[in-house]
Amino acid sequence: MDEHPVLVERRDGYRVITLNRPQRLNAFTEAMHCALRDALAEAESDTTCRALLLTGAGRGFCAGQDLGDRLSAAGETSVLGGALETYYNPLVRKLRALPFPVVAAVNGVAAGAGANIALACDMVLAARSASFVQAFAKIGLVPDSGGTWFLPRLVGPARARGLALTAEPLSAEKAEAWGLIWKVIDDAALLTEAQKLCAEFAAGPTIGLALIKRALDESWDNDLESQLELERELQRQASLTPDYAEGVRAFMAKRKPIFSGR
Ligand code: T3D
Repeated sequence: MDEHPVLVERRDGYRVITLNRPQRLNAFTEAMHCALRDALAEAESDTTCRALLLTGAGRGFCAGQDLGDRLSAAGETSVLGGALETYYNPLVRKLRALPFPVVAAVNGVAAGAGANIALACDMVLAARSASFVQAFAKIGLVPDSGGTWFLPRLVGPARARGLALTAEPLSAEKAEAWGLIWKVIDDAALLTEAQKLCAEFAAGPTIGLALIKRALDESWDNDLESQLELERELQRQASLTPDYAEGVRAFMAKRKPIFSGR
């Protein structure tokens, strides 16, 4: 039993959540799922938390499900489905729905559900030495945690199929070139850059940023007409926020805006 499978650090306006089972490349156990679920719920209920950084301890980001938990002493595996319903699917839904930006700092290999949890975050920064592996096909499983949804949308159908069917590792540099992630950063600078981005978000117009997340997410299911209507409604909501008024006032006064997050 790991003592602290997830570490939480409170910073000025944002939190850093670190997956912390480095000896297993931060593979998910039930205990780690529960700790992560609690950490995300606490961040969401903290009104001073306006961004989140998710990263991994040690040389990996996350190797997906801990396969040690999937083999009985007799060498048998059991039927899956329950774990997705109880842990992985709620985690992906929560990461997408948090009312502030979530940044993944992929410090090393991200494999299986670990890769797709990173893709569920709003922005992915990856260390130059990191890689992304849709490891599922190597063990007879199907990409989960939203992988079959994110991959074709991010890299197109041909590359999504190649990644999912071959389980070949994709380097961070190629992931950036293919549009799978936002940016590759030199290893030594990864955390500093990710923290800088989170600090910028933490000083940003939080409600407006949450509405941007929503508009982009809903666009996948909308035709242009429905999306224009959604934009009209979300813009109406954004225009009611004090931060919008502050943004316009600051622009006209040629000064930096001071956003309150409201
Ligand atoms: O079951 C359900 O609930 C359904 C949900 C499924 C979601 C999934 O994520 S299924 C996919 C599970 N993940 C994988 O199949 C990935 C397995 N790992 C690997 O393929 C490789 O470890 C990596 C490509 C990620 C990294 O390779 P490498 O060579 O850099 O490291 P390594 O030597 O393989 O791993 C280091 C240690 O971590 C090693 O332990 P040891 O030998 O030092 O004691 C290795 O066994 C352990 N480790 C890595 N991944 C896992 C793991 N242990 C348990 N589960 C893992 N997923």
